[in-house]
Amino acid sequence: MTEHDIFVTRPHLPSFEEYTAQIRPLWESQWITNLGALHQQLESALAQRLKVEGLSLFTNGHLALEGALQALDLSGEVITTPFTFASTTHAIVRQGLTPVFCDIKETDGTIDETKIEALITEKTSAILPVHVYGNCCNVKKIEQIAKKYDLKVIYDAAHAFGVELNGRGIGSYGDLSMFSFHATKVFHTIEGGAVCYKDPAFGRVFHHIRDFGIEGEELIAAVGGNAKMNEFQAAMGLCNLRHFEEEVAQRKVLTEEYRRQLKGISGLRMLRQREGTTHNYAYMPVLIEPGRFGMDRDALCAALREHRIFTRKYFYPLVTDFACYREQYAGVQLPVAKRMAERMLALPLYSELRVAEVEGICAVIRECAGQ
Ligand code: T4K
Repeated sequence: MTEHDIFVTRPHLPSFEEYTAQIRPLWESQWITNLGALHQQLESALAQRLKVEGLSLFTNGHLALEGALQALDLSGEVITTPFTFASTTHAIVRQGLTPVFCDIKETDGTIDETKIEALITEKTSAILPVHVYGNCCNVKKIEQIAKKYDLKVIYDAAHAFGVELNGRGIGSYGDLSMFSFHATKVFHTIEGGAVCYKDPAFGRVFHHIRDFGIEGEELIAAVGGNAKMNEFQAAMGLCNLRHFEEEVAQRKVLTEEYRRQLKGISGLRMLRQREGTTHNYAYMPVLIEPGRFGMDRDALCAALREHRIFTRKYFYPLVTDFACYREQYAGVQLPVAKRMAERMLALPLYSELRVAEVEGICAVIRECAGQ
């Protein structure tokens, strides 16, 4: 690693002084975890910022997602997307449920809602779509299907912090939505996550799930685990929340620069945003069409690495091709997801990236395109 290395992302860090001022009270209270004052402050600030009625913090997004599945007391099969990070599928499997994979849409990478109904069986209990790269799923159609078949809907909104659809926070759709606040996310708490809900009764359920079912020193009301966010994480979240709009604004400038510089390159395509949505500029994914572009995605990734530009193949391999799943899902046909997984490349995007660096990255891409 050199100072000239460009990574796919870098975490936003508040100034050292801002963070230390935020954590200073912890030295007085000596209360550093177990749902302390900063935890409470962040929980209500985030519910407001994300425009959701209820929100429970977790120590990471993955445990929040597992908690969401557990809270709904599901059984049997869950229809989901294969075009995602390992966490989505692992959460389903680790909760004793069976993932059933639905193909995705070429336009935005989200689950293809027109293919969901054909996958529903008497064992189906839920749908778990992903707002991949912050692109909103067709929440309206998914809600109609869920109603018709009496299914629960849990959104993996790991990438969608701050995204709104028709003026509503994206976390307000479905029965439950999970956000990730991992260091690589547009808003982060170092590690962290949350589940959002409309029904206030879930507050107690998630409290049990993340804190051993403890209600009082002598009252253990449920079989919960430990998935609590600590005060140092919450402090990072409170600082980063102050800078979130700035972070998004800077990423917007960079994204627009990418779009300008990459426009017109044959064989390079960008995904579309659903109408009526706001964008959080979480990722800068591009699709490379071999045959039309000068080389395939893997060769482009390697060529960029030669220039110490470290892109990522989010999301390759497809979940169904993971060593731990490929035998079970060998016969499953997911042509669009497979094609996308082989072609997508996430380019560097973070607020400290400079416009000149974007120009440099695009110059290498244009050279590789051979146009
Ligand atoms: N659902 C979805 C759809 C998700 O994408 C994720 C997480 C989850 C659920 C689960 O949420 P969490 O439990 O993670 O909260 C990263 C993240 O670790 C992961 O959070 C994220 N998705 C996934 C898409 O990306 P990797 O394996 O790519 O991370 P890593 O360590 O290779 O980091 C990528 C780049 O970021 C590095 O090359 C440099 C930079 N980086 C990273 C870290 C950790 C830094 O500059 N500083 C850092 O501290 O998974």
